[in-house]
Amino acid sequence: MTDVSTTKRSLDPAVNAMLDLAKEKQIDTVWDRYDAMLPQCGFGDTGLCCRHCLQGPCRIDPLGNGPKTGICGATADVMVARGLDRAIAAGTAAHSGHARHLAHTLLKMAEGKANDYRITDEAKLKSVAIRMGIAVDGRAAMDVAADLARAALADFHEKDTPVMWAATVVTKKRVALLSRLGLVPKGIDHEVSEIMHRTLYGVDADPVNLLLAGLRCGVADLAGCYMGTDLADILFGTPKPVQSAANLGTLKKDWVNIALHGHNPVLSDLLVTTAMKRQDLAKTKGAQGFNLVGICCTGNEVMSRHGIPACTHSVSQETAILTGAVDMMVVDYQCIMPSIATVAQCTGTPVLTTMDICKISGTDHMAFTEEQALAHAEEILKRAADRFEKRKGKSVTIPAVKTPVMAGFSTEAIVGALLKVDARDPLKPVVDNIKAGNIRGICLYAGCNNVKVQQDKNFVAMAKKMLKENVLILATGCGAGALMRHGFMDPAKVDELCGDGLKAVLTAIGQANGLNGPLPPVLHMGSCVDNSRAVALAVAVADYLGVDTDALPVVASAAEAVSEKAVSIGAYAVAAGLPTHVGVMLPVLGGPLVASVLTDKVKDLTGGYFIVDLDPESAADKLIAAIDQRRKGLGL
Ligand code: NFS
Ligand code: SF4
Repeated sequence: MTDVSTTKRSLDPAVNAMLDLAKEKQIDTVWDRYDAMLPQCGFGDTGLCCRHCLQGPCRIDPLGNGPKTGICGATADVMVARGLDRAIAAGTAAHSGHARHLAHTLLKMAEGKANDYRITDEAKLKSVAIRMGIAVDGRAAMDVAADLARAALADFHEKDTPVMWAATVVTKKRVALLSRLGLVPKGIDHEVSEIMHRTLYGVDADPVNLLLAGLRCGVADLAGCYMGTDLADILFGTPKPVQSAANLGTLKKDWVNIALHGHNPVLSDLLVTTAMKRQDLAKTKGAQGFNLVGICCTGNEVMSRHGIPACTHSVSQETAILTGAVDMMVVDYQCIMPSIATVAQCTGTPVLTTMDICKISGTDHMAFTEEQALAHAEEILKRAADRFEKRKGKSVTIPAVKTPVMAGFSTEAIVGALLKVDARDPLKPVVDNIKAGNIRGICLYAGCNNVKVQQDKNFVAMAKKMLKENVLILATGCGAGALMRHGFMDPAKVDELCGDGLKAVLTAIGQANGLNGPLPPVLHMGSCVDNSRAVALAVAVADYLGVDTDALPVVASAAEAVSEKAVSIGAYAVAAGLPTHVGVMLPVLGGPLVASVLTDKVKDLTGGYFIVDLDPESAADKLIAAIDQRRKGLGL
């Protein structure tokens, strides 16, 4: 007999309950569409399919007697390297597009054209400006903000100086290394565009040259992510520890439920602050008030800054709509499955797209502008309240599943908490505990949920194992979403989940901060662009120890990756020198040289490398082994 637990689609009981309902109502979800897609094409799976020119598609047969090159002569390694590069470029374009959007918002605000925005964190504005070499003394904050926004926009183009958001955010040793290797990006857009050029029909046919360009674009992706975090913090505040909750049980029957889905806080943050002030709009329609909940990284942004609960993440986004309780799903861009339109038609849920680059047929669109931001936010709230009036009294299906979450661990918040332990030398407690072995190492969990993996299975299994081994865990994106739904961000779970050394550290920091208990087992650092926060923390620890980031017992894992953004993040983690696990197959296995460079030979260049392992238990073992190896290198 098959074990039921392995046949369930998700480890999350709330998701499984909604899938039962979907089946009953004959509504297709991502899992049904996945089943219909099987078996998936082996050529594509291994990266051996090319459509980069009109002579294609070309497929290379890795095993049998079929073609060994494309029609143009491209080899298997060239084909997979080109494909990987394009994925990195797409991810970079997305993260930096998000950052550029914020740069424009900041500039419009500084020029008095977007008056619904303000500088929420002036200290961060100053510190980022100083890092960028912009004068701050005696200057009005708005002038500094304008200069900073212009510096950000300048980083997109090829110019005399390298990309500042890359060159100023890693260790000096890393800058020197990346320069020697030719991996310092000249401009963020420049790198994306160059990848499109070199992967064109009949251009770069040297797999190693292609991979180096991919790594450089990965460094440009770090710049985009870092910029996204910096500018969002300046505009909306740098996260501090905050109480929140996760899962579908955060939806409330008698409230106007608005689900905020996508990535950029530029609209969602304003919706949150406006909803707090305009509860009257909901109450006049007979609701208790507005209940805003997040999905995916928009959810992480508003959770980190305002404690807004996250109703679900990534692959289970359709389940939010299936509850019938969402009065409006407001989306911006990225990771929004077009299928939400279809599911929403079945349940009668309004979906509102808001960004001109992300319209979805079958949904309503409101062209959001920063100039009219508040007016747009109020209009959205009104429309959602109107829809609640129609839903009121009808039955909804909200699974009673909800976990407590402590979120908001920006680098600044972590350092702030450590200052309470050692006011003069905040990093000392962390470094001392790493040396003593109470913290064996640090692992960053990032990335998505993938339909090919039982939802959350890899994250949960790996985090459980590594916490017991006293690995301090940071999490972002939908990896954070997965872990929060299973209690990993609940301080009450420290006893159950953590090894003794880690437990002692989390408790000491919690006590010093007056929490009456420990920090949560896993620290929520924010959205996917906020992987930059983990980089900032690693760089601070490396600088403190006088080493480079590839010497640290720090590893990363995208255990259930989906998006090309996860691929570009993986590229910069490797460029920064980290052992980087991916828990799903990367479409490069068809190129033996490329696979061996990525998983091994690149070590000799950057110190980082990919570990591709679909089994969470052995993947965790490999990451722990990598941590121990680095400890040894440090003489620990
Ligand atoms: Ni990251 Fe965040 Fe989630 Fe994956 Fe998508 S929301 S930017 S890409 S699915 S983690
Ligand atoms: Fe085929 Fe080469 Fe064209 Fe790719 S670029 S489709 S391998 S001919």
